Amino acid sequence: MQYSRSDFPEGFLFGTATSSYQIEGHAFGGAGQTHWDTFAATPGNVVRAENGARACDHYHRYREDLDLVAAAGFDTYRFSTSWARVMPDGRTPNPAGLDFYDRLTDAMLARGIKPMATLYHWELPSPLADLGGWRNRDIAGWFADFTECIMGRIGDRMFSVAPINEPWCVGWLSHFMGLHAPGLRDIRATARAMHHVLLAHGTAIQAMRGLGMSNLGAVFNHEWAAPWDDTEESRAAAELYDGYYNRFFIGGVFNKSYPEVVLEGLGPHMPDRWQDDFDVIGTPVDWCGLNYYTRKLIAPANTPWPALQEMEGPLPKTLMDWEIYPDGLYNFLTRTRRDYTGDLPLYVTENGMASPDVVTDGAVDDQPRIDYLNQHLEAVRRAMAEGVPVKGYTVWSLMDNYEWSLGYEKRFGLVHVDFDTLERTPKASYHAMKAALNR
Ligand code: IFM
Repeated sequence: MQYSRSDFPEGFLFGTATSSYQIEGHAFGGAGQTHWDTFAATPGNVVRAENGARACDHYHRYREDLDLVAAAGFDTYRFSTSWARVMPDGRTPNPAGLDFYDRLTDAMLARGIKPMATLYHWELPSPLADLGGWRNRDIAGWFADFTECIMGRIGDRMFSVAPINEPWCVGWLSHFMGLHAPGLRDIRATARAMHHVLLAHGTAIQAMRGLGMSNLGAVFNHEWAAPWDDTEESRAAAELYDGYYNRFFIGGVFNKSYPEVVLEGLGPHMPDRWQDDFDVIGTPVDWCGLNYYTRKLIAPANTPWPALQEMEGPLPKTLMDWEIYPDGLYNFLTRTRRDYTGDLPLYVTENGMASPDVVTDGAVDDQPRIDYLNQHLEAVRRAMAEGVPVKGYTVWSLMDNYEWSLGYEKRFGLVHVDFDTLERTPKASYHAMKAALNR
């Protein structure tokens, strides 16, 4: 690595991340059925109809996985708690699920790793999906109950907690584009899900404050939106994309408002009296997390609202076909402080790339991932040099895992996983990070 720990201030936290459904193995430990199980079982939704039933079998192998986190010298491990493992029907606690996260927490602490929890990383219990899932306003209360249940058990040992991972994915990707569970393509469902996911964020923060917890945050995914060409139409299209992808969610939480350009389309479909919810949505948090991977070039399109299209960009791409654009991370860090968070601590809560990694003679040469991490750490350093209070950087992901509708072939890990034998093989990027963190 070009950078090492000593290039960052004392106390800067390096971490790596995973999520429950993507690694645990949902067939184990009495977890309930989720909307991802049924989405994946429906032909055409997921590559080879793969699901998270076994995944990386982290449920049984978490000790060796945490050994890898610790051996690399990471300070934090960002993991998520599965609602359906903790409450298989969405409402009733499952002692085995609570015990698992209790063991996992203690195993992190025993290794000197700070637990950074996410409450919800997308596996909604099917019985709640049957009731309308994120379209149903009651989900804000159900989610607060789940929050109290899991954090009542492990909240005393968390370094930090954020309620929802990537609200754009929960709202737009899953209800407008139909690419994630529940696979809807419906503007009314989208407007409601986008609002209710923020409302649930707020009720969860309040529930955790009620438990006396601190260091609570919000995590948003960001894609830099640039106009495809130098026309007013492309500029307007990019501004709208930026509005519903980025500004809607972070603006709701930190500025208690939604962008006007987005309301032009979603406004008629919003739930009644949505404006009254901002005091809950904007419940103060202690930090803001940014997940960042890429940018999009946006052009107008001759379709109903939002009447825009993503264009093919010229930059080198990852296996996801995502352009590598580190400036976008710098842009978001500086803009987030300027427009939303001021002096609040910022964390890069996800950053990384997928590549077609193979094990050869027991090793994995993934130099492009090392380059990607270097370029993005450079962007973090540039923002910090301008006074942006970035307090940590988290690599997605610790290990190859279930990349949702793209199945198991998009490998994001620092550690290679053979999905037949489940053998873990640290890649060159893992060894490079280890050297950088121990320097
Ligand atoms: O794998 C996902 C993760 O679940 C959420 N953030 C983006 C990652 C890569 O697509």
